Amino acid sequence: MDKKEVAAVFEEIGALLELKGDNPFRVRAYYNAARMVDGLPEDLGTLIKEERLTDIKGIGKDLAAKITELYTTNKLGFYEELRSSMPQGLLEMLKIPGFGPKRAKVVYDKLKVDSVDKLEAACKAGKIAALDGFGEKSQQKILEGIALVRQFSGRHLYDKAYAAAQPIIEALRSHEGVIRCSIGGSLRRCRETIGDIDFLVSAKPKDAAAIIEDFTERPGILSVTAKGETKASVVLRGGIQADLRVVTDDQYAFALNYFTGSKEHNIALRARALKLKNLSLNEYGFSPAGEKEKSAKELGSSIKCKTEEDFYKALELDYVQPELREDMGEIEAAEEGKLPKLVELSNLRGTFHCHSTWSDGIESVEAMAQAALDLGLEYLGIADHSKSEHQANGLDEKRVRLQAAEVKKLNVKFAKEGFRIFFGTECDILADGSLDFDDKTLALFDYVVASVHQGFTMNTEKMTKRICKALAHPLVTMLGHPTGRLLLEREGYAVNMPQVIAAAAKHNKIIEINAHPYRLDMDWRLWKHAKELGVKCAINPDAHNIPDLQFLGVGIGIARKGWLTKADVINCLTLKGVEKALRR
Ligand code: DGT
Ligand code: CA
Ligand code: CA
Ligand code: ZN
Repeated sequence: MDKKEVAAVFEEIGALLELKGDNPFRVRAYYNAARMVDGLPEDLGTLIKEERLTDIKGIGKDLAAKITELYTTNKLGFYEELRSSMPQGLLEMLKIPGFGPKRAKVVYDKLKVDSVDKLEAACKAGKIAALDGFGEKSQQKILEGIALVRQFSGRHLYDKAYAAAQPIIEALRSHEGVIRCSIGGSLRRCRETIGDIDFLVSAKPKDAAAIIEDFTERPGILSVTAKGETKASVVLRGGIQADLRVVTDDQYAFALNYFTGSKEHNIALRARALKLKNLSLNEYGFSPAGEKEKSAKELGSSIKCKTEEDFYKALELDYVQPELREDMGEIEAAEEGKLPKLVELSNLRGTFHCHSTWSDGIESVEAMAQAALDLGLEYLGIADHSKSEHQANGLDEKRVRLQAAEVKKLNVKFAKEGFRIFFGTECDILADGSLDFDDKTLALFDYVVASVHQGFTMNTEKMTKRICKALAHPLVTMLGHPTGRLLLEREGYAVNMPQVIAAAAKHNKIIEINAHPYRLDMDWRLWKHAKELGVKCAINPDAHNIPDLQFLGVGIGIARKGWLTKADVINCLTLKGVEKALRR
């Protein structure tokens, strides 16, 4: 089990205890443990081995023992007993957005509702609205939430799928029968959510069986759903499904292209092969049109391609990066030699939107900055919450000044390393589009990230006006998570993004790609247009702890999906370049 999985179990324990009506302090201790473990900058195994778990804030002997048990045995007796003492359906109910343990407890105690289906029925019968503290509106919200859960079930956040895929692709790579292997599908294309993980391997036919065998017998596999001579499907811990295909090395380039998709991109390529070469195309190769589908599999491809580069060349196209394969103009651009040179992780020199213990982060400004420096970055922007964010411990004007002094002092030290902390704020955009600080306070910051955190329910017109007004403010630098969506959890608020993008272009404001895997907002589909209008992008991890800085990698994937180049992303500027860009 890794620390994310351990954290998820502790989070669930917190919820289960809350459902049981346990002591709130005990409940909070588990939630806190989950947050601390999730944000550990160190390897959990090392901490356990060196018996240093109790050094973590809020983790005593008892919690340390539980973490150790879970990490070392993959099991936790306490958790399993707790789980089996509760109706399974109650836990399912907690997946409904905005429906936490407190509300679940009420409907369970009052109405004996212990499953999503029963909850839905109770809503439809008007029984939930009649409960104390609920009402018509929350009943409606719950019904919408149930619909969302059903719609999203079976999909996973990018980072979860990525993490699950890494040990498997490493194992495949080191398998002696494997000639080449790759991840394919939506994960290779860096989609924001992943249905299942696709693995592709090339091998001699005699080795296929052993490869399939190893794949299906890996530790951490919950069940094997299909197993044949050249393919298998499994369910991984965490409920993610994974497919493996084994092909010969001659077929590899074609199969890799096919199983990377997208389906729409494949269909467009197939049409091109037919039109341009009178060839049909499938996962095994090209074959003369009109022949049976099987012929490429049996006779070999009529044009040999060792790599995907060869394959695109055969279709008279420049190589198309996997992130672009969505049939959104990439084939036309590849034909005309107009594909962009996409931004890469190594181009990033810093980032802007991170939190510290001054608001709701778990590390000090200094620790965050040191971690960024250790990653090889030249600058880090700290943008803690503004005063309206009480829940997130937002800063008032007085604390802003104290934080400014701290940053100034730290910068004396970091300057010796050629590193700088930029002093920013994630300032709330209030309901009327004004900002949470007055101009005098805003002027204290090196830059201002303006974000909507409250009042999500206004109509599109109002919300668009609200955000555009904030973008017109001369002291705003960039727009944070423009739609407020939480992937697989809640849709963004209603907002006219083309208008917001136009306003950003007009007022020369940056738009963020919030790289937190829950957000990935602004959506990749909108960037090509934004870039054409000259809007610059900031890739921001919205980090609340040190490991979160790694989200920059996910953000790069999204930027690449949005056709962005080094020139479009301001974090590719050097420290000097950013200092100049932020001067105002
Ligand atoms: P996902 O898993 O829903 O996140 O999305 P993908 O793109 O990974 O889809 P998946 O796993 O069903 O299939 C992997 C790739 O295989 C897909 O991107 C394209 C290819 N593929 C699957 N089914 C079809 C099909 O019916 N026609 C074509 N042309 N390609 C397909
Ligand atoms: Ca897939
Ligand atoms: Ca699949
Ligand atoms: Zn925010």
